[in-house]
Amino acid sequence: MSDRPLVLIPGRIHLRVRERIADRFELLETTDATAAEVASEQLHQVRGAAVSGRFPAALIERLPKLEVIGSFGVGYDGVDVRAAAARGIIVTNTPDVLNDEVADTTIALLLNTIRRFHFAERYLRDGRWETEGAFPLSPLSLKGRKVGIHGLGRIGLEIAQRLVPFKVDIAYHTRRPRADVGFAHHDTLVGLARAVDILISIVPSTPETQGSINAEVLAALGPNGVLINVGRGSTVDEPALIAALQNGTIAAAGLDVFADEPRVPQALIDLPNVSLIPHVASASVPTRNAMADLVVDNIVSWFEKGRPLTPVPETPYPNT
Ligand code: NAP
Ligand code: 8YV
Repeated sequence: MSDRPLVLIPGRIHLRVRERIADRFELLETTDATAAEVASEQLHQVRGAAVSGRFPAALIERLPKLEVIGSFGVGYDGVDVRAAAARGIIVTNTPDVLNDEVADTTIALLLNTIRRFHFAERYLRDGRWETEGAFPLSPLSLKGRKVGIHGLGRIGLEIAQRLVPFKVDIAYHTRRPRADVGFAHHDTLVGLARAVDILISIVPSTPETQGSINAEVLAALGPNGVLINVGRGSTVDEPALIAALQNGTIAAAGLDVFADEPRVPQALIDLPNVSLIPHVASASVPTRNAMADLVVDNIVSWFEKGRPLTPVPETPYPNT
């Protein structure tokens, strides 16, 4: 038997992760996070794992020798970190390497939502420019707006810095104000929504953020308001958002993330005042390659040097 550690990949993952894991370790692949098709004896040999998506407590329980889980993405809400921490298993994520891509996408989604370029392009492609004349003026503009950022972490700060040259006012809401920025901090999300007319959400999925962009926050954003969500779908009360877009409580929304991906409510798709993209904020070849490398580099570093590169705060290393 090989003395190379056995690493599990439950379900689909970026090809580069799979190739690099197979080069360096023994690889065990399962169709999904239940690993139902694999005998317990084999799962008992697993020492590492790389995952994109779900890694539930039930799977952790079936892996008594598991030491490290490399999660693809900076958000790791699919991994049961409490179950991992209780067993002393390190969980790693892929922070920073995607900041620029996600921030660039956010600016593109914001402009698209406000100026309706997706509909304008379809108008051209359908030949309507020639037959019907100029595309209708966009009712909304970025000019003179106030932008509120919900979450001013690694990515939120990159978004804020990109917005400065657009000459908009910038404010933010986090639980703790940052000492290193000059943007106005609001103690509450509803207070921020009241003060701005664009709200950009880039917070993790946690019990606290779940449904926090609700009917009250949308009403506070107001009839000229624009919501952009690039964080997690769970942050938004989706039925409340649909109602707000239908009845003019807010003006428009741009969404990269949804409550029940990849299912997107038909009511959202039918709306004329939304721009919808399928969770692609980090989805360029260079950025996804960098994320894949960081997943594998964490696992390699754990088995070669005994320490991870980017452990999540719930499973810190060293564990003091
Ligand atoms: P980060 O550096 O940890 O920043 C998170 C920010 O959210 C911090 O400013 C934090 O400030 C704030 N926050 C956390 N909980 C909050 C709460 N209950 N209320 C208000 N603010 C809260 O994370 P990041 O690297 O910027 O990534 C953020 C998230 O974006 C990820 O977790 C992921 O879910 C999402 N994401 C999505 C995509 C995509 O493809 N669409 C790509 C990358 C990331 P405080 O702790 O002071 O509250
Ligand atoms: C990825 C993301 O699309 O990093 C994150 O948190 O949401 C995205 O970059 C996702 O993690 C991979 O499926």
